[in-house]
Amino acid sequence: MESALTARDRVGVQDFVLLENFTSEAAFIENLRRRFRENLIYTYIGPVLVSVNPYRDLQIYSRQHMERYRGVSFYEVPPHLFAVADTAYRALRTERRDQAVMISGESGAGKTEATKRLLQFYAETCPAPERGGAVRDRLLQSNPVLEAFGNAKTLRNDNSSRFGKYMDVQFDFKGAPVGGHILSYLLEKSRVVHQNHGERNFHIFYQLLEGGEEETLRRLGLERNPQSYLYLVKGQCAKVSSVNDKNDWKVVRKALTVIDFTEDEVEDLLSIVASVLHLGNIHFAADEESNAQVTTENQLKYLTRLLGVEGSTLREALTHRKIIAKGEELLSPLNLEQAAYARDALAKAVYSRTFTWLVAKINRSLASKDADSPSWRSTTVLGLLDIYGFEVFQNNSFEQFCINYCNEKLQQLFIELTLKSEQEEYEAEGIAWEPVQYFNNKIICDLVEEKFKGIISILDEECLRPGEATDLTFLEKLEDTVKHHPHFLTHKLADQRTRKSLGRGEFRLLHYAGEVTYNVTGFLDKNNDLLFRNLKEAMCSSENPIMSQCFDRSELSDKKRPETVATQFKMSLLQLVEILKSKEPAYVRCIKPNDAKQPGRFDEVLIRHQVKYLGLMENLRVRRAGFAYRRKYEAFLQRYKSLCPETWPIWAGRPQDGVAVLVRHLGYKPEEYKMGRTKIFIRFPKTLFATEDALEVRRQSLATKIQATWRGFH
Ligand code: AD9
Ligand code: MG
Repeated sequence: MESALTARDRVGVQDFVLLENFTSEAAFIENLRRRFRENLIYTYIGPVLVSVNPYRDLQIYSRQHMERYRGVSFYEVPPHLFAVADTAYRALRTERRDQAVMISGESGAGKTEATKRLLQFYAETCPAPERGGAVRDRLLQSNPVLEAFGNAKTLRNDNSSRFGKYMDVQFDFKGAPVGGHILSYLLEKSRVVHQNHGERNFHIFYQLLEGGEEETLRRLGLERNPQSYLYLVKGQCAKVSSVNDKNDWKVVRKALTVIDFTEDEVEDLLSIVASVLHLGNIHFAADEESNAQVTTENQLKYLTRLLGVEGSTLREALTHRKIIAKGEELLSPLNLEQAAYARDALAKAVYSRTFTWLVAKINRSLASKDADSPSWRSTTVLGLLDIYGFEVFQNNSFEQFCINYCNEKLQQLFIELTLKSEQEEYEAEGIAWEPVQYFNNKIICDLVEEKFKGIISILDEECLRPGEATDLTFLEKLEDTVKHHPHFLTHKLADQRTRKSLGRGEFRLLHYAGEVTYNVTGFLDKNNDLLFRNLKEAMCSSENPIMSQCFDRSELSDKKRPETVATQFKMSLLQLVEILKSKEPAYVRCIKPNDAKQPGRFDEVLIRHQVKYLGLMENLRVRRAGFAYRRKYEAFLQRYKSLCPETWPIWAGRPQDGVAVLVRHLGYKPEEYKMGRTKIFIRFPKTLFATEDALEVRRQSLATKIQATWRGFH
């Protein structure tokens, strides 16, 4: 049998706090590497779970695995996502406190997979509610639908979330899941009309074309071949080897039924998906006066039918702009470029509003049917946060700016909360807190979101000067306002050394996760997100029931300027932070092992980078501030009591006194540990290892004795 010591050498420690050299990044990475080699993808930093994407099915999420982690103490079993799941669930049950599991990491690190496993854990292990048992299926089935409409293949991830998701699962007083609610954040709608090379549009388009029944496609006027659709060919990558669109279609189709879609609603929904494809194939030609005319009558015909909008209305809306001057309506014809712009804006609006509608529809299906019963009032919720990860591409635009800002905010929350909870624990245990140095990224959050001086404010200001402002004037204003900020750089502000790598239309932010250079092209437009009035009017007249819910007439009479995209996003993030702060947090920090999406490859440079920006070393330093290990007296005594004749087999007194007797017997020196109110704190890992090794020796000698006795019988 392997000794505890050699096992540690081989598979590393399961909690980074037990690393002898805890300030060494090399030791940290080495520990991750050893564990990864052994397919041990999970490791703790105290209560925080670090997870490395294995890119292979490790068979570690079965029902047996779930059972193994139920009701057992966090540290008594190997680290696992289910341990986090179960700990949060038990805290929710026993302390009746709302929980939030925050899952972070860069694109492709495994956040969405983790979220799905967590949901599965709750759906399978929690008791069934007395009424409305279907909610468990709905919780699970909402996922494939949202992924079909909100995920896409990117260069980073074949199933990349292109929207942020926060999902509450509601539990009744017996701990049964009775409802759920989803908040979604900023869908990357530019993808509907454009994809970078090697990327795809949202999965649903390919699923429908591959898997849709002949009859359905005929009704929708669609051909099977994705190459026929301009909105699907930009990335030149219709097929993805890791994605089975045909199967996924079946899953989605079934899931729609589970989440309460009627056949009519499915039809209406697919009509919209198809109409986006038809819109993409609308062509224009210029007449003698350079005004755009629709030349693709067939597409227009299908659009008319599928969206339930008059053909002439649609034609006019795609080629004209309505201006209201001095109370009079004027129609101004569009040129080719403007018409293409209007068409794309319509496609994006139709798709993204449908996505919003879809989330609302799912929420109705997840809403607890018992909202008025007394048990409803005593529900507790467990939130799961799965948001698009930090991303850097060759060309980064407004979308990356928003996504990375969001990650910045969540990192800030993480720093604030972990530090706070450590300090609070020391205080509660009556042990002096030793301050730790750490990098606080608040400075970058402020740079983005501060009133008047922040990037979003300046962008909004430029958006208020239509006709005068351009993306470049925005950049200039930015340069003037934040020129001395240590985390901000442009070509003009850079010195000789860095200037080369910065283009004239770019600005660079030094994020907590690294440098990202953003190209300002399209910032104003994407932030304004305007849809011409007559396009809105056309859609308000739609007879497709989903569309008519998405485009409301009240919007037409609303004189107030709608909030810009960035400001809306900022406000929704502030709200999210408040939600998360009101709950007890748990953290899963996901790491991506290589860029090739392959199993078994541990790319050290890439991993070191993530360890750095996820702040894991700092997290560890904070956790180790003074003490490597802490455990409740009861748990500590239970585990080690056999090592001391006075505490074995039973200690009748207070656990704390038992531990005091035990550690004296083990020869702990006073400087090696401290006794808190409810826990023992041990300063160095080696003290704990010596105790662990003693336990192992005792177990082995006991096993030898039993074997000898056993042999004596024969
Ligand atoms: V993004 O920010 O949405 O682009 P995620 O969500 O962090 O990203 P995702 O969970 O989608 O990444 O994981 C990417 C791929 O890695 C999955 O499609 C799986 O093929 C693979 N993966 C992730 N986690 C696991 C795992 N625990 N076991 C096996 C995994 N494979
Ligand atoms: Mg994801």
